[in-house]
Amino acid sequence: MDLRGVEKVDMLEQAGADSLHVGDLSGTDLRFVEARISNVPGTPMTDRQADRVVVDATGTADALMLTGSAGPASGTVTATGAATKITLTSVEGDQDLLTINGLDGDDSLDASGLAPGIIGLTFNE
Ligand SMILES: [Ca+2]
Ligand SMILES: [Ca+2]
Repeated sequence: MDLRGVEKVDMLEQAGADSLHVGDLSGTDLRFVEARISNVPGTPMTDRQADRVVVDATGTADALMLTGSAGPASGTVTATGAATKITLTSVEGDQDLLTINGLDGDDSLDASGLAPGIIGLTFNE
């Protein structure tokens, strides 16, 4: 996918256990990625499946920040600090998993704005 000139991508995951990998986008013009990871299309329901999202930061020092909040049926998680802002919606805190790879550089992750139980989090510094 050639992303030059593209600044925002909306991704709609389908019902079922999905995996989404957002690579290091620092060489592109992409600034926003949004993905609804657990919604069942056409319904207000979530899929009750373990969706996995992997986000790669950049090859230099990243000061990453995660924020999140729980809604009535699902939560929202936003990751900032790398080249691209990533927003996940329709997140099932007891099912879905987020892995952040800092890659090279002296990376840090501030998850103090992420309430417990919003998403299963792994940070590979
Ligand atoms: Ca799910
Ligand atoms: Ca890094």
